[in-house]
Amino acid sequence: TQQKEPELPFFFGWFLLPEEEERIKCATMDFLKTLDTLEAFKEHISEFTGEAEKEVDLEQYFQNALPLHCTTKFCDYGKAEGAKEYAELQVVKESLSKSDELSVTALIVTPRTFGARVELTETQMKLWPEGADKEGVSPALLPSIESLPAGSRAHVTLGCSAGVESVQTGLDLLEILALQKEGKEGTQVEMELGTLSYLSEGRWFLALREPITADTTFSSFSD
Ligand code: 2AM
Repeated sequence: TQQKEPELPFFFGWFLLPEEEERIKCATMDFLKTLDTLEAFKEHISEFTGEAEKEVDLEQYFQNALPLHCTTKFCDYGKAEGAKEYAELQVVKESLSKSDELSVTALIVTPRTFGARVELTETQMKLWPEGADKEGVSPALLPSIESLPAGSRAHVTLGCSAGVESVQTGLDLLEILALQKEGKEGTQVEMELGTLSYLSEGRWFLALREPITADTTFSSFSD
């Protein structure tokens, strides 16, 4: 008789505690509310709306269904490459249901996604799968991604525009980091939370003056 394999989850990640989720949602929504009133943002509004002059309410523009989290490994119930190997790692098994603090150092806004950049500690990097930064990255973007430090893709998806999948947030973040590295930053605006930069094609990056920390639990998630 065959032994039944334990089932693999949809994905693994750090999940914000409910009260932390509320706090982060409020702080980031406040940022969105301010962003869409800025003259610098309005100048590039057509990159969001397809038309100049049209207004956009960013709070309505982005939607999110899943609990706030930072994905470490997307397993797709075992269909994703390396899912089983990841689930069997000693460090993964030992970390399950343990608390951990994440540090958010920047926010990104693009016509597709709204996200928080997470800077992983050395210990947290042990849960970050090798090669995760490059997964599903378009060949055109690969060369510029390869020079970024491992873990650069780590983030919390705060919202996606209609019809966009959350996997896009990490790709948008990588693209922004690559453009920054090439020195392609445009307009900069000082805001209460930090320095906002524009990176062409509706891409905005807010480098936080003070990191926002959030308490999380490392866990698996299945729908
Ligand atoms: P996210 O981490 O950017 O939010 C379920 O879809 C979760 O797994 C989401 O959190 C999603 O994106 C993440 N996810 C989906 N597909 C993925 C992929 N191919 N690679 C990495 N993460 C993925």
